[in-house]
Amino acid sequence: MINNIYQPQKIEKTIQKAWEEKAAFKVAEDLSTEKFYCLSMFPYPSGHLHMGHVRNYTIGDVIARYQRMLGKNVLQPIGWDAFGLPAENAAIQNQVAPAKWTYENISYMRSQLKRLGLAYDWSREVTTCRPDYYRWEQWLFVKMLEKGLVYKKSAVVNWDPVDQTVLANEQVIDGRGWRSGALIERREIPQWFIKITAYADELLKDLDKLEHWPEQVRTMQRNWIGRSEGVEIIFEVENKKTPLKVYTTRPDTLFGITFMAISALHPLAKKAAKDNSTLQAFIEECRHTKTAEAELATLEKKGLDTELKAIHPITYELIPIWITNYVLMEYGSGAVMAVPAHDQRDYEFAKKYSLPIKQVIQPKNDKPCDLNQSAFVEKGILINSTQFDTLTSEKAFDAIAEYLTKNELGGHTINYRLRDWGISRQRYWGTPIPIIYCKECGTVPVPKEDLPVVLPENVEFTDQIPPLHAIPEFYETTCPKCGAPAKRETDTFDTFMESSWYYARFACKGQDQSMLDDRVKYWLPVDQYVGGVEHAILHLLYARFICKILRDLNLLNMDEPFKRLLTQGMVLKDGKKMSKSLKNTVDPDELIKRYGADTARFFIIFTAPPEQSLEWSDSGVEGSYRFLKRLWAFTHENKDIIKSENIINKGGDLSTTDWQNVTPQQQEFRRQIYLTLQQANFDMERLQFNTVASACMKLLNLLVKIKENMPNENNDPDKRLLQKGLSILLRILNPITPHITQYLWKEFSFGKSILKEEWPKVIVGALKTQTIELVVQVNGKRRNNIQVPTHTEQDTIEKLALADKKVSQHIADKPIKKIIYVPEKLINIVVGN
Ligand code: ANZ
Ligand code: ZN
Repeated sequence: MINNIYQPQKIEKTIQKAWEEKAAFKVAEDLSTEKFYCLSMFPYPSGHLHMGHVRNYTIGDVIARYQRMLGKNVLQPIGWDAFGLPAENAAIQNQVAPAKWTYENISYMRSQLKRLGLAYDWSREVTTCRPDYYRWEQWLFVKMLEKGLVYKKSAVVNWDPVDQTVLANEQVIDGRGWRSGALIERREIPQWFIKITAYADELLKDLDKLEHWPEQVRTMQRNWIGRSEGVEIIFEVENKKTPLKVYTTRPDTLFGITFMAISALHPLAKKAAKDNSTLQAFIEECRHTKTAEAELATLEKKGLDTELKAIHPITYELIPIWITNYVLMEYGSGAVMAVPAHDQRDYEFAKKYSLPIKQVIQPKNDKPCDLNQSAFVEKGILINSTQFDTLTSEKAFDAIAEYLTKNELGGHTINYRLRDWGISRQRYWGTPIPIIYCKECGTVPVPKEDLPVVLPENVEFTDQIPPLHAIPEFYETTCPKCGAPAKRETDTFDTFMESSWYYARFACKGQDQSMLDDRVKYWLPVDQYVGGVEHAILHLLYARFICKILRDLNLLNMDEPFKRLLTQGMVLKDGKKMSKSLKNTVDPDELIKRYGADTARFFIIFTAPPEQSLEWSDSGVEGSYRFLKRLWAFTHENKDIIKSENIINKGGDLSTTDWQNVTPQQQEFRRQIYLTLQQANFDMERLQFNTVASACMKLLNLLVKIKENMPNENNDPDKRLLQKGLSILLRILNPITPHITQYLWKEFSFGKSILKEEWPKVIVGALKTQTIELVVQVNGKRRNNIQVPTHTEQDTIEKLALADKKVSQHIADKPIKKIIYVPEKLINIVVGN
């Protein structure tokens, strides 16, 4: 009797143990079988899985298990993105070394993943904070250095004075550190950079190849790379040797310049401020207020006249040069030819400082243009522009560019918003940058045979994690070239370094002689990548970039690492993102403990399409649980029917001709089963798993109906229908709820293991409608609907109607007075008393 009650906790543990013992999802290269590489973004070991993880990994698992059932050789690995700042903060809070904290978290979270029943090849697990992983990252860095793809330069960084670290632009929110909330300072320190800009064009162009990526992500990447076509113009500066270069996308406005705007960090600003304390103070002020690019438009414009004059390259007019706060040193050349009549930022600045506004572009089709209100920024017809008058902006662009080129005053250029990738972090818990500084030999990369440079894990600390420059055992070394005492680089890599190549490392399990090996040719690219949209820009861009680097080093033979990308939606509760800070999280452990992993998985999949947000609902969880309980109860209640001669997967189904001889109702049931399967197949392929889950519910309802209609337990077509329907249901449900389906599959004699089964196929012949549905009334009251073959004779229909159980119940032994038949609609049996 105990068997009739669904006890997920019992069966799930046993099944998971069996998977583990058999290494059920361990795979090897097999050239005779099509491969499928399914990857979910690996987690940061923060301590506990959150619902976002559960959703991410369940979606990935459904895809992996489905592809496996299609007969593919499926690789689904998992690992740990184990370096990063939170470990340091937690370490300080809990007085435990970051390494220990991280390894403990990994071991706990691993057990959580196992409890979810994810089909991972655990033998391939990678942990990025282990030397066997990061040594190859160090090796790659040295390779890139040799290839001239790495350089060191002083760079202005966002300095968080509380966290004592450099922040990325997107970690600065309203001028404050995203974690600490401290006011961010700007500092200049020497740092390592990787030349991602050398690949900007390719990174942009190849986006076109990624047809299975969400358009939104491709757009975000495009905007991030920010290709801009324009002209560089060289302006002589009065009484100065060095000319002033500007970058403009509007050379057609060349005659509308009324001042030059330079960044406070521009070398010319420094020169101008040499004996001018007001300018010095202003430059200092600008240095401390970091302006993000997005803020330039809304920023309150400020500036000071340097008294220096630029010379117009065609009219030789003198143009005042201003230091401003709205020109970025990092873009173009850090200087702008300001055209207030046609650029809104210049316009606002000119208004504020009473600088002239000179119109040189006239609207094309009488478009309104009131320069007393705002700049006219559209393209138009040139005026006040000497020999270029009457040209359109487009024509003038080329004519002026050509003029400048001819006279060596500038020419076409392309600019990217994308900056080189600054990879130095002044943190302890990261991959040490493999560089040694020698007084004699300068900057020396660590020889490959001396790698890895191991990060000391047993650090002692009180209230601050000591940065590596406080650990002499780490930084004291000898020069690999001359043998003299030397010092190691004490910065560590940006943790995006680790996640930019892990997908390739998974293919090369156990390889300790090289970063990657030939196995990548079999497994890569990743066929399906699944992760959060928060990684749409940086992680994906860096991973794409490193893929191209590895390709150029002949370590990979592809241009793009991720063929198909699914960005899963957020998990919400009461309309808000589920998050620790909002204290609205649901603990996956509790959920699994109470309902089992299958219910958790079913709820996650059923409630929303993968790309949309998922609103948490306790009643939704209950509903999912109820469905699995019903499935359990139904199968157990009908154990004898299902088990008896269950040879359904060994060709034990009725033959095609036999199926033509069954009743219309049976044919219709069969049609419904295959229709549902067909829809599920379609939805699986387009990754709409929620409707696959509902198809499973529909199938169960259908099976219940079939059972209700069975005249007796051994009625052959009905029994076969039930067995067949259930075998389809269990298989299409298997990727979503692998435990219960595996259990029932074996328990009811469908086969030894559902893991060996193929995805069910649609029998096209079964889909044809061969029946019509008729309403059967007794004395005008509907008593049932029956299925009859099209073109059935009236007297056959009457017999069928009278033979129906529910109908005959209402007739009993009353006399039949007459039968009214409305073709293809209804049949009414009129009976006496
Ligand atoms: C003159 C001009 C006239 C401009 C006009 C625009 C309109 P994108 O499209 O993003 O490449 N610019 C150039 N360097 C800059 C910097 N370092 N900081 C801030 N602004 C800068 O934008 C290029 C335009 O942005 C350039 O074209 C320049 O202003 C400005 F009617 O030059 B333009
Ligand atoms: Zn040396």
